[in-house]
Amino acid sequence: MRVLVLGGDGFCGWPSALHLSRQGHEVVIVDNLSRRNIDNELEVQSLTPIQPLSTRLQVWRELTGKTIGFERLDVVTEYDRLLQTLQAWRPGAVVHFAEQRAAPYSMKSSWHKRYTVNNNLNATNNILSAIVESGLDIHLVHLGTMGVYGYSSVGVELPEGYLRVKMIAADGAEVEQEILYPPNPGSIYHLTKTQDQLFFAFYNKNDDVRITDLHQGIVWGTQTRETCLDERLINRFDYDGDYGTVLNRFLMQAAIDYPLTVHGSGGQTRAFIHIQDTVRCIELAIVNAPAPGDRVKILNQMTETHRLIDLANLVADLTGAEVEHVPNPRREADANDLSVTNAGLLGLGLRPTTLREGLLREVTEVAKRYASRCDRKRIPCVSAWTQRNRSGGAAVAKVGGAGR
Ligand code: NAD
Ligand code: USQ
Repeated sequence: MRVLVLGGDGFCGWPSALHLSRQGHEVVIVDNLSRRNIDNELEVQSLTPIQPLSTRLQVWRELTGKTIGFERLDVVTEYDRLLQTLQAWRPGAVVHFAEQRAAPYSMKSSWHKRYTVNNNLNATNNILSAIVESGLDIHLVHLGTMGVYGYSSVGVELPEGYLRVKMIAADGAEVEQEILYPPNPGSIYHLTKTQDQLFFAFYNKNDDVRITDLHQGIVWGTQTRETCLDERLINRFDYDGDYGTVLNRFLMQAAIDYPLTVHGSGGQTRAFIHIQDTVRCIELAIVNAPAPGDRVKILNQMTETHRLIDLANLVADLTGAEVEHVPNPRREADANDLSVTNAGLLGLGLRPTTLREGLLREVTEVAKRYASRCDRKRIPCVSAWTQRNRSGGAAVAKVGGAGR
């Protein structure tokens, strides 16, 4: 199938593009390279030495004989080019990774809040509008987040997107309805993902666009079977206080003898998935598209849930690292329960990579190998959610984005 990968130069998009290409799909990447510009703004680089996109694509062609196309295009500001790309190339599926994805970055300042809202909501609306205007029957696969459900302990297993509710009508009769699970975002970034869901519901109802929304947990790991083939294909590894996600940060911290930074008590429970499973899920979603007329298909893309303190202790046990409880710069529950169903993707054939299998390999083959590239000054999480958290220890973030 022809697949357009929006955001295909990013952490999830690049290995997904390679995996789809290897599976025999024809792939074109669309990206505005904003993520690389944000590295410049934050004065930090991926722990791994990622190559320019043209080098990545040339190496892939040399190794496999397969060509992945590239359009440098901003899906927010270049609507006409996006539409022309769809009309000219006529993809069967579009995978939409092209959003600003870091919660701390989205909370740094009013500029970062406005950038994240503008980028993410307009990216989603533009791609949906372009699909409708193209007149083509294109399946949209979107990367959403587990964070749309929020992290309050509700005591039930989180369903895949929808909730059956009962209401009492005026005549006293019971009325049943299925609604989107009530959104409860914990950051401006997560808020954009909850609003994406409304765009999907509307375009699906109004224009019959076929959509799969993957509610993904925190992705850990770096390499996939394809990115391992040559060092020049290596995937990005974010470790800084804005873009680094918790488990990869712990692995990097262990590799450089930096105490593992647990926010608060570490009683926060989150959902996780390995990057190898992410790329598999994307393909499963593409080849199992909803039928014409189906409502938006929502799948929980995660394989395990863990309390952060348990993860820190696990990494400490494997590596001898110290665990440090640091003041939490976020406004979030100090502890929560989390139980999630992922029956949809398991039913489609996902075989999860477990934490225990991959953790140590990740520390030795990636984090330790590139440890000398780490800038320790970039490790602390300095983006605070509120004024109170700022004065509580986290430094005030600088205002404005470099080069944009
Ligand atoms: P990333 O920042 O590494 O990649 C996003 C890519 O999109 C970048 O290459 C960026 O340049 C591009 N992009 C952003 N705005 C664009 C625009 N307006 N036009 C064109 N290109 C644009 O992020 P990622 O970690 O690969 O995440 C991809 C998606 O998956 C995001 O939507 C994110 O919300 C979701 N997700 C990620 C994680 C995770 O742990 N990384 C977990 C759950 C969900
Ligand atoms: N945390 C620490 N120590 C750290 C960094 C983070 O304890 O050094 C804590 C945070 O306070 C939070 C948890 O770890 O409680 C998760 O933080 P994170 O940065 O790993 O993940 P998050 O901000 O939730 O965002 C990431 C991705 C985002 C994706 C989301 C999935 O950046 O794109 O949507 O994970 S989910 O968490 O399921 O919503």
